Amino acid sequence: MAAPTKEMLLDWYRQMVLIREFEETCHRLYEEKRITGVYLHLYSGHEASGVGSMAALRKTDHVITAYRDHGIGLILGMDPKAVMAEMMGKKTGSSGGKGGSMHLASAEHNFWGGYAIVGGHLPLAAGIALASKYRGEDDVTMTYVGDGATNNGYFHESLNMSAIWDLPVVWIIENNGYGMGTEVARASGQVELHRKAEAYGIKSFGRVDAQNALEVYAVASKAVEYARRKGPAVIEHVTYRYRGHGVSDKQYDARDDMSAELQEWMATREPIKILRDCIESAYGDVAAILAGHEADAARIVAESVKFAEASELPATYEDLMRNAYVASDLVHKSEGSVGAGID
Ligand SMILES: Cc1ncc(C[n+]2csc(CCOP(=O)(O)OP(=O)(O)O)c2C)c(N)n1
Ligand SMILES: [Mg+2]
Repeated sequence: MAAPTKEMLLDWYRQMVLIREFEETCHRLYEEKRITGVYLHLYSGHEASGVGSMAALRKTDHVITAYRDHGIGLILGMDPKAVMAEMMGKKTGSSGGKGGSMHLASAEHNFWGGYAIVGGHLPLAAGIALASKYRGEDDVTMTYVGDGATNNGYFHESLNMSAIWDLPVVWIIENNGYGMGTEVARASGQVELHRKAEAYGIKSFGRVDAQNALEVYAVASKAVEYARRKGPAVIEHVTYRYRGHGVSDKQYDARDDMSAELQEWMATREPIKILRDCIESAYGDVAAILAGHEADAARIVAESVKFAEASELPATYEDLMRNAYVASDLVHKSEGSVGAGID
């Protein structure tokens, strides 16, 4: 693995401050009822997990995740305007406003979602990796999975299939300590989650401090190369969510004793600060460049909000039906006029 260059580190910083600004803006917009809905799961605190690991991928590789998906989409280069419009359910959103926060996706970026059913994306990940292998392409499917989801049947079936078929998939377990409000030890008999790989004969690359993007990158690079040449790999990322499970979670109310734990993580293991310190100690005074990235993030996110708020809702019958079905002879024959004009 080549050590990350100065340019790479600065770009990681750019990505991480963009995610943080985007997520904290979403949080504020939700409080102001400018983003609505029952769910909004933020990636604040997880930034180094996604940024460091995806830096190990090539453009042709595939990515899939669960509902904590905004940061993942932004890292892949989705337009923040289209992502913000999707948050607000607008027609200009990345899924036409019909997916919302949990269902970002972009075929152009090989980003296959954004899924709300816990673990539901894991068989899909195995399927994407199987397709790559079947076609003789050496692309890897990077799959993010929560600690809670590792107790779900999908996880075990998918890991097993990836093992028997030597699929090129990296299973990244994002262990943020909780599945909703349940601590890992209350939900999982094995608390070293990466060791679940052993049950299926899969290579584990161990447990990584995922608040440190450099450590994440170093391990992900090895795991991606392994998956590309040999078969499935598992990594456990130890991280923390700053905004609770989602917007309806009052976990971090100031009166709640959880807030001490949160304060501790923010004070000692803040991923953006850790990266900043690494860059500064390696390259000296880069304050102006970093401040430039912070200002850009604020501008880009503010523009995305303006764009999203000015966009229309998908309010017509055509909007409703668009992409509801694939336009195929089958749909037209079986559904008669229902399928007509659908793209
Ligand atoms: C099959 C299924 N069961 C339960 C839920 C409700 N649910 C939504 S998120 C969640 C917790 C998942 O936690 P984890 O996998 O650790 O991901 P995190 O939210 O921490 O990123 C649960 C139980 C669901 N969406 N799908
Ligand atoms: Mg979790």
